[in-house]
Amino acid sequence: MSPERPPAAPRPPVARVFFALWPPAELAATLAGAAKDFAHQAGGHPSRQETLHLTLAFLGDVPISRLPELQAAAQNVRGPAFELTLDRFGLWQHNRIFWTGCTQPPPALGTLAASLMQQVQDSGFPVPDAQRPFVPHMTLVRKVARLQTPVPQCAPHQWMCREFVLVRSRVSESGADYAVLARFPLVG
Ligand code: 2AM
Repeated sequence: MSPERPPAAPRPPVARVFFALWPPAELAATLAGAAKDFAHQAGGHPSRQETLHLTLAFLGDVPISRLPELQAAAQNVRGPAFELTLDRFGLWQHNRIFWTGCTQPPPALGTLAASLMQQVQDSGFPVPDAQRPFVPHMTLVRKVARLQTPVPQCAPHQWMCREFVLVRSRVSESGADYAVLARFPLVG
């Protein structure tokens, strides 16, 4: 008979979290319209207006008890406000995502993502995809069905980014729901 295993230690409750830039409602409405239009042609699940965002760093599951520590780490991230011009659509074949992004991302965006990544890791929060290059994008349609659909032109949209946010994600059968847990101003 094998010896009885000691009971596993209970796992602490966790929240699935990430840091992101959240677009103003008007821009989100325009982009949600573009998402619907593309999904109409190509199939797939368009992102809802209220879920559109640009991820800066994805952390995955973090113990809820450590969220204040995570917020404190993000408060140490300093950076200026900057303007983004969303001026292109793209369609990734490998993950069937239709997205929008910038032909020329402003350097301040990459710097912000890098300092955030560094700060949270230095504070003891592992970042699963830390080694992957940062490719700024907003996912507009997931699970695109017809990958040969021509990618439309994107009229440029200016977006002044004055803050970033910490977001909790809850995934259900009807899609992802996001709740902003904290906001961090970009000043300078
Ligand atoms: P995506 O839109 O390209 O899928 C919440 O899931 C956000 O975190 C999404 O914007 C998602 O990007 C991003 N993300 C980055 N890495 C992720 C990962 N390993 N798992 C899930 N989401 C990830």
